[in-house]
Amino acid sequence: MVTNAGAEFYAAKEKYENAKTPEEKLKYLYEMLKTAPKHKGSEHLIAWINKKISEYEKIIEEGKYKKGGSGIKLIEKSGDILISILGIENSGKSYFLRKFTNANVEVSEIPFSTINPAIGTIFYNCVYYQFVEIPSTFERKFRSILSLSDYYILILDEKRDIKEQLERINKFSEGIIEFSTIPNNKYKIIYNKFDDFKDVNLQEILENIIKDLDLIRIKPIDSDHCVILNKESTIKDFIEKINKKWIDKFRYAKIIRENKIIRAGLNYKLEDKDIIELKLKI
Ligand SMILES: Nc1nc2c(ncn2[C@@H]2O[C@H](COP(=O)(O)OP(=O)(O)OP(=O)(O)O)[C@@H](O)[C@H]2O)c(=O)[nH]1
Ligand SMILES: [Mg+2]
Repeated sequence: MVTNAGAEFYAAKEKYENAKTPEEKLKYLYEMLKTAPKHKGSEHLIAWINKKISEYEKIIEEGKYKKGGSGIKLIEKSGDILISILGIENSGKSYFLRKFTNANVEVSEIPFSTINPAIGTIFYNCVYYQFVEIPSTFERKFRSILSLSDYYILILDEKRDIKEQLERINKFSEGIIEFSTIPNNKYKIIYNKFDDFKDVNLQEILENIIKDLDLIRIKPIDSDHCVILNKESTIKDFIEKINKKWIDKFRYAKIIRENKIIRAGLNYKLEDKDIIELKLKI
């Protein structure tokens, strides 16, 4: 640390170190910048403060749009699994959404016609899949939707340069996810042949998303809507997700698996498509 910094600088530095939120950190970084000694020997210190300032500005900007954040939310995550649809202008993102979901988005030959994120949902095998078309304007603020997403579908125009399309998408998604033509369990590439996606089997894609993300669907006996858990989850994890208070009341659970009924305890491992009935103390 620079030896001839004043007391004000050290006070700001202490506040910065104790700050809990990115906003507070940023406030005291600016104070440090204001009070830091300005001479040749402090160049590294100033550069470090400026680097931290841009890091925290980025965190704040991205956090603003996240669920629970203080700023405007671009989308409300309402499904179980959020899937971003990415692609350059006129690649067929809106066409895909209209064909496979309930989205009421405009399909148009005019480039950049979707200017706000468009949403469509599908309920399939007890899971709500929420799709969102990321506008091909690729404004920085839309990156927060990428951060919130569980999975990505890339629609590439088969007739245009694939490498260039990937480069443009990757420039936008940098630091969150990187796409390539090599198969990956976080995204799926669909090559649009402008034939109404006739080769696309959406049900298969949705099933693969569950597998790729290592998830399991647990169906409560009295509901059509599954609880989504990570693979290897136990009955305890299931209860914690739906109502923590029930852990103390738990007696046992009845699991229906492939037509068999299993009586199970809290640490019992669940499997995809299990049906569960909890028996609680009154
Ligand atoms: N017949 C046919 N036309 C398609 C298909 N996919 C896209 N198109 C046409 O291609 C044009 C662009 O499609 P959009 O779905 O609006 O493209 P987009 O990716 O949403 O484009 P922007 O919102 O502008 O970024 C429209 O005229 C569509 O009708 C397809 O599978 N079959
Ligand atoms: Mg569109």
